[in-house]
Amino acid sequence: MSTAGKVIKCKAAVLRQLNKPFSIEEVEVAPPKAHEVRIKMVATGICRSDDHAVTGSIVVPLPVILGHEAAGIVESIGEGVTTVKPGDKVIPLFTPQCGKCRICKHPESNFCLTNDLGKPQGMLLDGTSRFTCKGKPIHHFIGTSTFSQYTVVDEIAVAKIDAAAPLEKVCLIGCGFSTGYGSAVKVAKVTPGSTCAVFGLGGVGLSVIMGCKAAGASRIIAVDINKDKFPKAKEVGATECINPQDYKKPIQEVIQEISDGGVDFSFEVIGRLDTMVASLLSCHGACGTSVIVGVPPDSQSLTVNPMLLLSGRTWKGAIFGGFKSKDSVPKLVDDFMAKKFSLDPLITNVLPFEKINEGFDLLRSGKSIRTILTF
Ligand code: PAD
Ligand code: ZN
Ligand code: ZN
Repeated sequence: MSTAGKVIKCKAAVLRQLNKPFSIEEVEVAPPKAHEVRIKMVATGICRSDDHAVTGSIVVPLPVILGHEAAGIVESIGEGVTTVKPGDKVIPLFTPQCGKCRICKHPESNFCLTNDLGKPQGMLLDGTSRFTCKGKPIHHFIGTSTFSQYTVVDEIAVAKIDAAAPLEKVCLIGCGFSTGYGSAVKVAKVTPGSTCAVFGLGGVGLSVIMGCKAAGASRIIAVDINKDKFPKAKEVGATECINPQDYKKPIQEVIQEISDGGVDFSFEVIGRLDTMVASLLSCHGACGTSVIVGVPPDSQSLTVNPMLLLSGRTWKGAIFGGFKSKDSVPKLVDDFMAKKFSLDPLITNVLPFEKINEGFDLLRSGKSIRTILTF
C-alpha cells in the first residue's frame, strides 16, 4: 500500500539534551509539501560534525534529529518536484544548491544562501518542521536529519544518483569523502609535485590525503595525536606520519624544518583553534596555502599577526569541499562507480541504526574512522 500523502510513523534517533545519548523514538513524518522530497533512509555515516552538535560545539535548536551523511530512496515527492521521483536513489545535501542565489551563480562558491548552517533554525525552507513526536515538533538538522528511517528534505537539498550505486558506501559522498577530497582538489587546488600537511586523520582528513594524492602531491605529511590512525593514512597516500606529542618543539617548527621552510598546502581537519594556527604556520610564509576544514567551537575567534598573510600566504576554508552539491554529488558517485577512488578505507564499522550510540562511542574513543548505520 502506498504511503504517499500520508503521515509515516517510524523510528528516529532524537537528541533532547546536549551530551546525552540519542533515544530511539517513534516519530511522525509528515508528507512532503511543495518542492519537498520524502526519503526512506538506507544508510547513514556518523561524522564528527554530528558529534559537535551533541556537545554544543555546533549550536542547534533541540530537540533535534541529527545526521547528514546518508543515502536513501525517494518514497514520495511534493507538488512541483521535477528533479527526483519515487524509487530514485538519492543523497541528501546539507549544503543545498538553489541555483538562483548570488553564491549559486558564482562560478567558484558553493555556500548557497539558503543553507541552515550559519545560524541554524532547524526547519525546512518554509520555516516549519515535518517531524513530530507525540504531537510536538522536532527540529531538522542542516536540512537533512538522516538519523531517521524517513526524512523530508527540500528539493534543492537532494541529488539523484546512479541506480546501481551501493548506498551503504556512497553515503560517505554526502559529507566526509567529498569534503576532504574537494578541500584538496578544488579548494586548495593541490599541484603535482607539491608537499602537503594534513592535520587530523579522521574520515575527512583521510579523504583530504586521497585528494592530495590524486592531485599528484609528491609528499603528504599526516599529523595526528592518535598513532593508531597512521597505518590507514599511509594506506590512502600519506608518505610520512608524525605525532606532535613525540616532539618538544611546536609541530609547525618540525614541519617547517622537514619541508624547506613550510609545505605548499596545509589542511586543518580537526576543528581546534590551536591546530588551525599550527596548520597555518606549517605552510610556507611566502607561497603556502592553508585550508580550514574542521569546524571550530561555536563563537570562538583567533587573533593572528597580519604579517603571516602579508608575506604571501593564503588562508582559506570551505564547506563540503567547495563542491556545488546538487551538480557535483551525482558526478562524484559516477567517479566512484568508475573506480576513480575507493571508499572502503574509510569504512571501519557497520552497525544497525538502533546501535547509533555505540557508533558515536567508537568515534569518540578514536577507534573508528566511519561507522555506517544501516536501516
Ligand atoms: P574525526 O574526529 O574522525 O577526526 C579528527 C582527528 O583529529 C582524529 O583522528 C583525532 O585523533 C585527531 N586530533 C584530535 N585532536 C588533535 C590534535 N590536537 N592534534 C592532532 N590531531 C588531533 O573527525 P572527522 O574526520 O569526521 O571531521 C574532522 C573535522 O572536520 C571536524 O571538526 C568536523 O566537524 C569537520 C567537518 N567539516 C566539514 C566541512 O564542510 N567543512 C564537513 C565534515 C566535517
Ligand atoms: Zn559531516
Ligand atoms: Zn543558492
